[in-house]
Amino acid sequence: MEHMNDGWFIQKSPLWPGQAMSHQMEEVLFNKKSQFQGVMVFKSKTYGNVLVLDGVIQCTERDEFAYQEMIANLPLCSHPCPKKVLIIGGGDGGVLREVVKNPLVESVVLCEIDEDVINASKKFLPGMAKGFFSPKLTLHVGDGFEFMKQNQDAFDIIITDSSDPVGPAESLFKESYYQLMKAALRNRGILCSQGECQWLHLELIKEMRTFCKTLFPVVDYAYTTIPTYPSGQIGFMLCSKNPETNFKEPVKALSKEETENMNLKYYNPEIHKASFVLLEFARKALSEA
Ligand code: SPD
Repeated sequence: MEHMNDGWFIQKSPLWPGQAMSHQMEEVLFNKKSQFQGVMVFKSKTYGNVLVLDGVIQCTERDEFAYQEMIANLPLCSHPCPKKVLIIGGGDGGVLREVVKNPLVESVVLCEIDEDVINASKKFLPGMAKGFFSPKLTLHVGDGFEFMKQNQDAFDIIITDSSDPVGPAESLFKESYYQLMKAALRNRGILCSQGECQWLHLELIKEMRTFCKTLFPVVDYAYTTIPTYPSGQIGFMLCSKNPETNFKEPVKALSKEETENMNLKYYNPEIHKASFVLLEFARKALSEA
């Protein structure tokens, strides 16, 4: 309850020292200490239902699409044939919902460690959880590291939809995890991972980009804007095993009609290209990495 005060949810963390963001709450719908983390869903006054893990907002019904559409479509539209997709994390189902929309995707494995997150989302975030009902899905409740060790050279795309690098997700920001993803990807495979925020975590992003460049011939960083994440932004680390990949130019540019039919509200081919144009201080720092 340390994050709640007088009807407000307050998002504080050592990952964004000296700042906090608050949302007015109407009702706590779910609150449980799972085997891995604190899982809470509250109904907010202006952002719909909100999923919180260990005191940090993961998604709100009002702005979740800004993150889920981008982390899914940046890699999918950069690969000529994204048939087999693995999602690590993503227990709310929002990224899955976006991935299964792509007609080139034939099968998706979602590997989430915390079944309580999946169940809470099915009950309180049905607009996100609808991906769980896709016939393309194989759901695996378990550890992503173990799953990838057993499934090498198997996927065209791996998306890591993780929480922040404290607690259960800390290891997902390390070189050993990227080595495992490299081995689980097919020959010309692409990965896209939650890559934190230019305003807050530039040192971490630099460090990640440096080790990624030792593993993959093509590495890039893009970002999205999203009001309920700290500082209003979050980024994505993209790596390709194919030296010919140019992340900045989608190989598959969705038409206006496809964008409409897929009910996209944030992603389009122009946003795809623009998302790689970094703020000058970040561009400079990352070009030195
Ligand atoms: N600072 C919070 C970052 C959360 C990123 N993951 C969100 C999960 C949405 N599917």
